[in-house]
Amino acid sequence: MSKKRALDSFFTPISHKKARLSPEPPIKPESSQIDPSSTDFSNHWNYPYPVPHLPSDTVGELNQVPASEGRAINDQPDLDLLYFQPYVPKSIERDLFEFLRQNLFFYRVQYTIKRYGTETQINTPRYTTVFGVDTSSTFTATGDLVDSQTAKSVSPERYKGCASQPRPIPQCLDHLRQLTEIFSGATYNFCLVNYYANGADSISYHSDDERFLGSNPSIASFSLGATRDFCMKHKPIPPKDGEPPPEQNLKPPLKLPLASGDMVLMRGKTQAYWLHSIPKRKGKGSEGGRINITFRKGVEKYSTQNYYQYNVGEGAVWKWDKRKGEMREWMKSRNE
Ligand SMILES: O=C(O)CCC(=O)C(=O)O
Repeated sequence: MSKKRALDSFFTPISHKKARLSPEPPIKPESSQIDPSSTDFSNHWNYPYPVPHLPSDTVGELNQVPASEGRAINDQPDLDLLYFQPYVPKSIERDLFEFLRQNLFFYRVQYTIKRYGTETQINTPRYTTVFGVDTSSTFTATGDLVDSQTAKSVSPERYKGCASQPRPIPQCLDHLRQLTEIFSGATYNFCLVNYYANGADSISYHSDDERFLGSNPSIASFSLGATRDFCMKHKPIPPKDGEPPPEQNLKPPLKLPLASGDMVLMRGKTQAYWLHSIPKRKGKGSEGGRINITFRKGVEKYSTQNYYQYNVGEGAVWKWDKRKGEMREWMKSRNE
């Protein structure tokens, strides 16, 4: 059986009733309040509001991934990428972008760090959100957390101090996660989503090299919406004890013009040795919004603490306002 046929039969499209938001999102963390068998939307006590399931025709099209062959980029030291242009079929990338922008909830996170001994406020220059939990815990079908080893309820102590308690990946993202797992051979338990409203939003050079992701993590990174440059450069090579400073890799940064539907699979030593960024963009092509979705695997509880701190934070919930064509602070009372 071909890969596409296999995927098709694995994912039978969900019968689609018209998705709608329930009048009141659940507020009490009691699993009995939640209907996990709903075919309309994903819900959890820790979602501000329910998230509609993907329309069944979008699911059907999505099952055709990858839409093109991946191109290996591994001709530089320690770099191991697989670049799909595109991964998501062209027939649905715009609808998928609009659907996720309309239905997910986002945050504009602020936090403080000590810089040169002074408390400095950092305003994250993009909208963020996160779903999932590290390998020490597992969600039950009703969205409760149990210990992955003992299957006993997880004590709230485990994620004490998190800006938000963990919440499961909604169906509209989990479907893509499952497809990506089958394709890449890796497993993922977190989904991070960034929304760059325009060219002023960005992410600075960093690597996802935290210990809580394990060694040589596989990270699948999807782009939807406006094209933005993905820049990569090798980390400076540190001197070895007693040896002269090593020659640095002075090649210009690698620049991948990520278009809607593209996917970059970063793997091997990439995170250990390379930095990546989405720089700000001015002028032509700077107006449109862009969604980035990454799937990754957290192997320690610190991944949960870190991701919910820096991608949810303590501030307001933001939701796309279709009429105004911009993100707007979401208010439970408005329920739109
Ligand atoms: O938006 C992107 O393509 C990159 C996102 C990223 O680097 C991250 O979330 O760590």
